[in-house]
Amino acid sequence: MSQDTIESILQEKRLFQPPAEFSQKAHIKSLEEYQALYDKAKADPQAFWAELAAQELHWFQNWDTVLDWQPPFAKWFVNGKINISYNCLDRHLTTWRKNKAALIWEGEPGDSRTLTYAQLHREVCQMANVIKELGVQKGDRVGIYMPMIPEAAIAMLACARIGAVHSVVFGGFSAEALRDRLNDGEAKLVITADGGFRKDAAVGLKEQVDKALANNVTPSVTNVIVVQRTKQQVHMEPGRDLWWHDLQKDASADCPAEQMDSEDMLFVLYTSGSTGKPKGVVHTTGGYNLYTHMTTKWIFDLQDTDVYWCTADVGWITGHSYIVYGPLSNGATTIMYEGAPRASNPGCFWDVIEKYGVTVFYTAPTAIRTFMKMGEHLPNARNLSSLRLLGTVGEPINPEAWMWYQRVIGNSNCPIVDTWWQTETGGIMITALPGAIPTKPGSATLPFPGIVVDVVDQDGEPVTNESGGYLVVKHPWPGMMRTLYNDPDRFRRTYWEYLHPKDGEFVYFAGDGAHKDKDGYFWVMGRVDDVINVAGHRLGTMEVESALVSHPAVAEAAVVGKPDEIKGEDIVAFVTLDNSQQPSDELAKELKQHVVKEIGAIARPGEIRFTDALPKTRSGKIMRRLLRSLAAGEEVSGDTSTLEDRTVLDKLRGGS
Ligand code: 6R9
Repeated sequence: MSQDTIESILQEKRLFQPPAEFSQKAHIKSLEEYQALYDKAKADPQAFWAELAAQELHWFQNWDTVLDWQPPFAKWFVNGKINISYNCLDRHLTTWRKNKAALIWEGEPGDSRTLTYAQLHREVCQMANVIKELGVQKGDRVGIYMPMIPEAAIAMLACARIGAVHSVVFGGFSAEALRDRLNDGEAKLVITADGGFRKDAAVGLKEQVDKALANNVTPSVTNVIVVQRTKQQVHMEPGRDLWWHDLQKDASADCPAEQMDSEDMLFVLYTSGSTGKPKGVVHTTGGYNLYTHMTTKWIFDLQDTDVYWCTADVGWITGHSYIVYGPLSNGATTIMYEGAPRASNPGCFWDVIEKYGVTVFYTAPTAIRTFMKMGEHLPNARNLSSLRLLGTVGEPINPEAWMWYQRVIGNSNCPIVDTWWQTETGGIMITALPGAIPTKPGSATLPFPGIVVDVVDQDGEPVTNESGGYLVVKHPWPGMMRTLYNDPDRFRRTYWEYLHPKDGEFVYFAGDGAHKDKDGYFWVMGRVDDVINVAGHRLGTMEVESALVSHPAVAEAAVVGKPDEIKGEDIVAFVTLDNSQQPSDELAKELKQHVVKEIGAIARPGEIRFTDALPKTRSGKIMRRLLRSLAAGEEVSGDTSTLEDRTVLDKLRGGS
């Protein structure tokens, strides 16, 4: 985040009360009601969650213990039997919701589909039978690499139904990134599509899968199911690749949901860390179901008349929790949109809101900044009066963007929920409850009931000044990640041993800095580790550096984030070349392309700076802090005494 934004956030004094009319009808109607819930949860967290679990979800068998906490490993609702696909589908079929729209899908070219709960249930059951017949068993991993089409959600729910563990890989990732994730999870099956429509082009996915599986480098994968979406030409490997529609034709729609243990793994989702390979974040069934259910219900204030739209991709945690599981568990109508604002239709989001009468809209600050730049005339030309609640997620929102969102999109009468959370937390942790908590532009406000968060220093001591400290979570919660796939040691090291509280208490820290104001409101300031947040997507500097170094011309690379008006941060790569190489614009272009090939277009560096050497400490650590200042065009300040060779810095300043 840029210095300007931090300054403006620190000076932000505006306070917005929830509209009275909104509060009257809301699930949580007042600050007092929120406070009472919060206090109740704090006094006896286990009783609080157990009461909600019993009230809000269907269990085949009750748990014996609410929480088994052996830090940092938690088990929730121990020995409870549950199925999240049952909670998202079957239980609505015995109510009037049977014929309610569960999923409304809008394709980029303008095609669309609505699936009622009964229809979605039928398709999920068919696919569950299909993957079972292909030999996928309870506990097996299934890779899902899809465009934003209903089959992506159907595939996830089908896995959950039979107890297979899904691992969704964002469709924008490259073949290499897909291959690494399939191998780490030893996926047995991959579900994909021929391609998807993105910015008026058919983007091939199956061809990436073919590359990822070529030369038998992913030995665990025995089959690939392919949805026909774009009808582009694809290769079908005999004996391995099968068409979704062929399989579906003959599949029975009778598939009772498997009774899963509350702690059985539901999915693995890979996310970036500051070092090394991506981390396979593990979520389990019962706690995740409850946590996404409750956060969706109270934060988006879902009522049966709502049409809810979250613009995320299902390849990210936001898509998992707030397009698929949370809304469907609540029996809501959830929209899925394949497209993105593009030259031929920059106002497409507003078209979707008008067409379906969207009432609750959840998007990212980077999208809001893009809309601001495109101009008010686009939303103003559509009827957005159905909207009653707005949300944001992914990165800190600048107060200017918040105000614009409220005025232009919300017509100054929609509350905004700025929701802070992470892949690892499973669901939203800090947020306003829209009928209850007054908002301040740029602040995610207060913790969700049952969540204990604080801002502390390295020793775990609370920090109250404006410069802030580390944002930590102090007690286990049902939606928390359980471990890293096949790597419990890394889980412990990364999240629970980063800080060193004197009393030996276990606190969870996943990389964000924040400060807490006198009203107890949290202001998230951005990452404190080497993770870059580009357009709301987390990328480890290490991943991008490894991609660069894998190019034969590169000797060494250091990657930092640079403030960017639209994307939040952009990637700047400092690169030293192999002796035989000369810097050139062509080479810079080639290196950018190389990163795209290795990771995907989201990781493309905005700028490559060639240099003779990188600034390092005497112990050989690259001083990224200096590079960050240089990339931002700022004066390099702070301590440079640990630099091994000062001339390196002078040369970099001179712009070699
Ligand atoms: C849900 C999601 C997590 C990181 C997180 C933080 C940033 C997300 C935010 C926010 C400030 C918010 N972040 N929401 N920062 N205010 N409302 O985005 O998950 O992809 O794992 O990213 O995103 O830095 O640590 P994930």
